[in-house]
Amino acid sequence: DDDGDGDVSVVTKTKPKTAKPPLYKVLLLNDDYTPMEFVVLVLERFFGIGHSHAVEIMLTVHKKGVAVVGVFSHEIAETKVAQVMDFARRHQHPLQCTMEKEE
Ligand code: TYC
Repeated sequence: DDDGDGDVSVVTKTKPKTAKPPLYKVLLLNDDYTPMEFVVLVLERFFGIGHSHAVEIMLTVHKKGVAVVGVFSHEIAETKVAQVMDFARRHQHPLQCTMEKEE
């Protein structure tokens, strides 16, 4: 306070912080049957990834077995997984998409 004695204190408050909600990685898994172009279409359609990057991610999954395709809130990640699994099922491809909590 400025109480007239010459020194002026400044009050700083720290806001009590609420914990941030956890994030979830959405993973695409390799298999031997899903066509490469179908995986690229999935990445473009459901994750908004541009064609060239989608091809790169697809090839990473093809070579390494799995790749993270995005990081989302629990609700958005669940929706992405459901959309991909439903789209793959409707086209009779065995493509698998899962989610896991980020560290
Ligand atoms: N391995 C598949 C093939 O050779 C291609 C593929 C890539 C499948 C990525 C799934 O998540 C995947 N046709």
